[in-house]
Amino acid sequence: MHHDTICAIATPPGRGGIGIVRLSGPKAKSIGLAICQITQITPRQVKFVSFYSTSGEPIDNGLILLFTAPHSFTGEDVIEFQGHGSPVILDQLIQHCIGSGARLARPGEFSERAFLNDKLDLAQAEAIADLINSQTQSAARLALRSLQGEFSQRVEGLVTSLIKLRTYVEAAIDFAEEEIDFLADSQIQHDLHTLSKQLAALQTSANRGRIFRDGMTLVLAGRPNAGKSSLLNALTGTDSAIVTEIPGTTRDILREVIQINGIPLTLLDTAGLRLNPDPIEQQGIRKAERAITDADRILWVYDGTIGHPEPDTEQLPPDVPITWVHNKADLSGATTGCTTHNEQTTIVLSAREQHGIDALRRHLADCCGQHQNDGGEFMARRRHLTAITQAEAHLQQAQQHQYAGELLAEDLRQCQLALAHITGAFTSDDLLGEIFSQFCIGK
Ligand SMILES: Nc1nc2c(ncn2[C@@H]2O[C@H](COP(=O)(O)OP(=O)(O)OP(=O)(O)O)[C@@H](O)[C@H]2O)c(=O)[nH]1
Ligand SMILES: [Mg+2]
Repeated sequence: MHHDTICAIATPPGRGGIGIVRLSGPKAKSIGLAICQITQITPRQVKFVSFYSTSGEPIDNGLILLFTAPHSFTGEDVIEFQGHGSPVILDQLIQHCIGSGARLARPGEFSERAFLNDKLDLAQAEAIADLINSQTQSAARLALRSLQGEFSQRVEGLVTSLIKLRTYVEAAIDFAEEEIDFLADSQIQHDLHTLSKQLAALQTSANRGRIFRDGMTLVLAGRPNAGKSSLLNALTGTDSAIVTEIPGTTRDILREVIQINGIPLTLLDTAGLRLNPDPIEQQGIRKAERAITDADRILWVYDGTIGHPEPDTEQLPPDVPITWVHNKADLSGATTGCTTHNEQTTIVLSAREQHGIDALRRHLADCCGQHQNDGGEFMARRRHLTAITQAEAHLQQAQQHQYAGELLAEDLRQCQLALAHITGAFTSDDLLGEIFSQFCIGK
């Protein structure tokens, strides 16, 4: 519990019908009573009152509400004043709160207190900010699911299974004579396999959630003259990229953002990849290679009239998914549309004639998980995915150490620790500071 009392205007800056000031902490109730010049208040009941300034002048009429600890958002005593939405009135209320011993809250400090007082876990607290910041209905729906604990429950489920398995393995270590029998038990193998499948499913859902929040970065890559810049223009509906018949036209990276079903997609047009470029082009190619490494997906554009020139394998990172784009279908005569073979998707289109672009848009919506509805969706952040990837790496090691009790126990412990970072069971103060500083004041 904190010893100081914080206050903030919780409604957005500017004038409005109603303005809200919030107080949280041990002095919240006494400050609330003093500002309204009343002697008592019933928790959770709205009371119509007058608000007074520090010098005892009436400021406004409005409502006061008390939530007593621990039954409040922050877990502390919380007072809410609802007055008229004038910055002058709300400022005077804040001045009176500060004059009576409260201090101005930092951004996100109410939510931080809720987290520190175990009213919500870290993933849920982050979901509040995501809900407030969501730009589309889908994003708001997913953020709400995270706030309601859908993501945290999936993580907690995995942590519970891990604890059960750790108990079993550690018991085996304690009964050293029987350790080998214990560890050779097919139950461990079975549990490790189940856990790794559940973790992979969590990663898929979290990645989809992350895309809803942050969107995706797509890199248009390929040989010079394949039609990358033409495709960028076709997707954005502008002529922002220079298109010429001279190979090596694009040098610097060009960035454009489009929206597909409310998800922001950042498109990067890059220099064509080829051997022996001139020095300027060479710099462009280096930039292109860096962009490719950081991308969520590569659109590998090739000129369909000259077959299917594969990229040199060393040019493309193995872990970035690729969509093959057969361009210039108007010349090659291929039928436009989307085909998937051996999990490799090819889109046949004509960037210049704008044929087949809708098929590409539908495919990109699919890549964002827009057409999958497994009911298990929630909002997630990159830091959650990093934690899941770390947990996966430890679990993979655990599978290799299946018969080495001590090593196996340590791998499982590390795996649990990585997952605990998501819900904030183990979190550094720096990380908390970074997360909550991105919140609004008053939340
Ligand atoms: N017929 C036809 N020509 C196309 C198509 N797409 C691009 N082109 C032509 O191909 C040439 C190269 O197009 P760009 O879009 O500049 O190709 P790029 O891949 O960006 O090339 P670099 O920037 O040099 O790497 C231009 O003359 C375009 O008009 C298409 O779908 N059909
Ligand atoms: Mg270009």
